[in-house]
Amino acid sequence: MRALRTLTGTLLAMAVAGGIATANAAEATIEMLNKGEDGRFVYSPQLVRIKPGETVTFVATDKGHDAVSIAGMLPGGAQPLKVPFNKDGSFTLTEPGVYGIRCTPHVGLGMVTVIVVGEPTNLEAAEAAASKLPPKARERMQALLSQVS
Ligand SMILES: [Cu+2]
Repeated sequence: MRALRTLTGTLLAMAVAGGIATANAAEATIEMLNKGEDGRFVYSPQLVRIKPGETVTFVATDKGHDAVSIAGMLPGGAQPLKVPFNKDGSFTLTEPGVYGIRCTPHVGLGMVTVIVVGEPTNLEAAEAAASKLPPKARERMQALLSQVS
């Protein structure tokens, strides 16, 4: 009985700690991968939500990738993101909206990701811009944007 009570206490403590960690998450990470759960040449995750003022970090887990803002998929007033090949890059994003990102050599294979900062203020413009991407990237981006609202 005592062991059960201790376990319950531990689980409760973990749940509380987990809740606090989630609520205060000021950092999101996007890995650049040759192979992930969603296939070859992917960002993981492909959709990240943060609050204005929080930070997203791209991690060059695998080599040969970069991360660049997609034209037309950037909130007004926001600076385009750019992570050079084989480097990590951190961005503190303050402008609310949808940020579309592509990998230069692999956009044709559908290597794109979306960061949503607070409210998706520019969702319509982002959807219009997505329609101009190469077919595989367009399909994936439209699926990602359909999850944003
Ligand atoms: Cu790539």
